[in-house]
Amino acid sequence: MTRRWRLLLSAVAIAALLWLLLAAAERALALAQRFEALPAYLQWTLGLALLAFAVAAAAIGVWLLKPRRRRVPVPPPSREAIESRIQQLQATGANTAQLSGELGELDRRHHSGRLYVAVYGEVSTGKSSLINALAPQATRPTDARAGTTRAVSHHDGILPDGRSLTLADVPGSQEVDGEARQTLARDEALRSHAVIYVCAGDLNRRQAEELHALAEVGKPLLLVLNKTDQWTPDELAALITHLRQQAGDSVDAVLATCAGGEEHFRRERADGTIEHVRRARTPQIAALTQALLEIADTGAVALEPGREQAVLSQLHQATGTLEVKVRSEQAEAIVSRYARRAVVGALAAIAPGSDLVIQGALATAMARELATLYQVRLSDLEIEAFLKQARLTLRTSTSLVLAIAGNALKAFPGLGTLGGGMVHAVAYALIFDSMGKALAATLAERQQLDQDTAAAHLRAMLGAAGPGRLKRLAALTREALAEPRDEPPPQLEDRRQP
Ligand SMILES: Nc1nc2c(ncn2[C@@H]2O[C@H](COP(=O)(O)OP(=O)(O)O)[C@@H](O)[C@H]2O)c(=O)[nH]1
Ligand SMILES: [Mg+2]
Repeated sequence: MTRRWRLLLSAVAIAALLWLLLAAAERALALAQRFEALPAYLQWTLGLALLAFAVAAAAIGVWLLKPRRRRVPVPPPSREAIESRIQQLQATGANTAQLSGELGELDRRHHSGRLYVAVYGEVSTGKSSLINALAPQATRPTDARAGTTRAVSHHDGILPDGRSLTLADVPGSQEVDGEARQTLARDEALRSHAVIYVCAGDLNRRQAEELHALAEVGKPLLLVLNKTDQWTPDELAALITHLRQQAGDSVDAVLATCAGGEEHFRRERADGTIEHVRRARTPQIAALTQALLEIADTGAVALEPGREQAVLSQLHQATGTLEVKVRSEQAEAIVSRYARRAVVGALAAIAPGSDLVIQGALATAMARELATLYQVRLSDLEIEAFLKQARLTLRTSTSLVLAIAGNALKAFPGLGTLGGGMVHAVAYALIFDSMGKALAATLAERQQLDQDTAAAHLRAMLGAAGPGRLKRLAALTREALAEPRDEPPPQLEDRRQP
């Protein structure tokens, strides 16, 4: 398009705009004149309506443009909150030794006022030698912790300025392997004020990964190149540069040390004979000591809040995991108890061959207990709705349920001889087991009784006929029948159903 055409088009566009503006102005004037001509009461009504409209539009505009308030971050878990959760778990008989141990260790380190540094690295990079050089006072591991960190040893030392230091020797992935080591290594990093990663050359892929994982923990992190005696000064300079590139900004410093090993050399004696000497190399760790002094200057006290938060977050997670496990065990116990009662009720009151009927009173009581366990409020209506659904589901899957019950009986042939009601008894065990598990799963997932979720779980559970489950149901039935029956069988509800 030429310049002239463009000018012409712009001129036309401007003229059109002007014409539009003029038209709008004329219209506004006409409206104003008509407004003037209106009687006063109409002027007021219209004026107020227009004002209300303008205010509403402005309010909507402000609401749309207002910057959204950021979500308030979840407060970090407090020590007290975690302790009380652990106590509650303990009251249920759960094994909380590891959690309490961690909390105890948190306090112990807090009160010790020492600087805790965890030393990582692959086997044979010289971790132990480095720790010996840093803490020659520690003759043997001063590890007081039992249990989880058996593989991590702690060594007490003193920094040149007199401050005390504890070094944790964390085994490399070739020394202790697998997930257990990963957990153990990460937990020790969480418990520390600072972290040292030792290598003896370029980082291979696994080392680089571990270094970056340690950086995520967020503690001051030193990368130490040990065994510097093995390189010429030029090689050493190149190596350090390369390590700095590999580590990027995940480490606070890259340092070089020589921690030990033996040196061999020949020496001429006074009588002119040659002597072969082997002796332990004098460690050269000044750069590392200096870096640790600087970290210590920040002070164990200044680093302590970060350390505590790291341990507490980890404890918060571990406690949560145990809570979920304990609750699901408790749910299972509740469900088994009701399934047993349903078996007893079935034998007492249901004729063999009759329809399967859900024993409503029992099912309601089970739903209530599960709701209390999961701390979910359930209304009678919600329970009723669930039972109604369950009855419908059961109607369409009666033959499936009876077939599964029959198979369970085959797994325990002795039960079959107890009479024709047996298939029904096992069927009731299956029904209550399925309803209970469906409810528990729904309450755990949704924190409410979502009917669709519960129905889906129930259908899945009614059809789940693995050999383990069949055996368990048959055993449960047998136990239920063997129990002395001192309470009267539960009342069955009316057969007439909606
Ligand atoms: N040449 C040399 N050898 C070292 C140095 N540091 C440690 N070593 C040797 O390397 C081997 C492994 O050391 P060690 O401290 O047990 O390593 P760890 O497996 O990481 O604990 C030992 O034989 C040490 O004597 C060093 O700076 N130079
Ligand atoms: Mg070692």
